[in-house]
Amino acid sequence: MSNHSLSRRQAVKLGVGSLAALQSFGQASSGLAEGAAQLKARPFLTRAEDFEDVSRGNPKPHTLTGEALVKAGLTQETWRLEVRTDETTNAVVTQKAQIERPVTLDYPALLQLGQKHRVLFLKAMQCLNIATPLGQGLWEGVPLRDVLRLCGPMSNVRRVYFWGFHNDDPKQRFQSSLSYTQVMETPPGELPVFLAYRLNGGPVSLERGGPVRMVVPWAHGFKSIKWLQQIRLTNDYQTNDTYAEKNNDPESHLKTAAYLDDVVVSGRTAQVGGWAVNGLSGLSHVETWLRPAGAAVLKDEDPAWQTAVWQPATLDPQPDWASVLPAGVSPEQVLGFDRQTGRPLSWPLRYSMVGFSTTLRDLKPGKYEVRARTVDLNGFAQPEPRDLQKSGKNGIQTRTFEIA
Ligand SMILES: Nc1nc2c(c(=O)[nH]1)N[C@H]1C(S)=C(S)[C@@H](COP(=O)(O)O)O[C@H]1N2
Ligand SMILES: [Mo]
Repeated sequence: MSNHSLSRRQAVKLGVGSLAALQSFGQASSGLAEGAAQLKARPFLTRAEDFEDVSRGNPKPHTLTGEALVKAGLTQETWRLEVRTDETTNAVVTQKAQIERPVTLDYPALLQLGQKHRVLFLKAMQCLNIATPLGQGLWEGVPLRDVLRLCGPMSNVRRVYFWGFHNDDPKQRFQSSLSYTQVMETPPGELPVFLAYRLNGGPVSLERGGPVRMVVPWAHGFKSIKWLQQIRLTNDYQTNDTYAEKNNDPESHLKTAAYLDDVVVSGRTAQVGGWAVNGLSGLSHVETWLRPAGAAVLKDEDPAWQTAVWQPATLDPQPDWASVLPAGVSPEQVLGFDRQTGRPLSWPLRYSMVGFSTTLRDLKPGKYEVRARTVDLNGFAQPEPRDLQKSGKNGIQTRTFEIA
């Protein structure tokens, strides 16, 4: 695992208000002091250089160049995907998976499948173990089920295992898995797993896992395998996820949670903002709690939590999709948008993140703590149940600031 604690530089890069928030501040700024500092602009789609990277490997596959890259099959010309049956037998596999034919796909063949089956999806990428989203992108690719259909009729397949290039060293393999049902059947309103070959209108960069990366819309980052090259169909019902070995929940979904930026103070006004991830349980709204700074961080069992006064924050409005989406992509083509009207089926979008902000005015001089939390569509405030760290970092975040 690379770096799980974000540097201050990274935090600052991630920790700025969104463009949409700025626009909404523009409208609501009449109450703000003239020249008040504002939250910095942050685009809805994360710029390539602002995405955070979580990659294993020594050397990391995306640092390979030249001949090594060609040998690794990580150029568009040399990339191949192999779909096979899993040949391992163990106590639970008494009847091996069978398919009519193994399949090897190259990059042009995947793009050709895309002409018929392509899907586009706006996703917040987040690591289960990092309390800041890594970035948000428009991913384009082919549903995994359409690739598996090329294998013809299959039997005794209960799970799909997959992994990418890892320096030809099996010990470095980073792998993940899904159930057959999750891959082949998508309930209404749910989202297919897909093999992504484009990100934000361009090819998937090597650092983001290109030429081809798995994208599992509902999951934390560890299911979205980078440098994808191998798929195995198995009759083993158990997960093989590398992440499960590290005491993480291999079936975790993205958590609904608020992630705070640094507070921007100007005179007696404090602007609080950040990103809220719209996870499995949906996102109703974000709330903040302001209190005088104590000597120490509040413990979970501190009685102060019982008397907390949470005030609603503002979610960014929908951006202007024509200016957010890459050239040639219109909203009605994107999953989660109405095919006729091009309007989102929900706002915020499922499994994406949305900026939030609130302005605290007329504060007396002193030191303060501010906290932010989401309330999901069940009406449950984050984290409820308490801070499930091994299924996603969603503890309530705190920032401190001072009014002079
Ligand atoms: N092949 C491969 N895929 C991988 C990883 C990896 O180390 N190797 N890391 C995973 C983890 S833990 C996360 S959180 C995401 C991070 O995606 P990003 O680096 O594009 O932000 O990639 C996932 N896919
Ligand atoms: Mo991760």
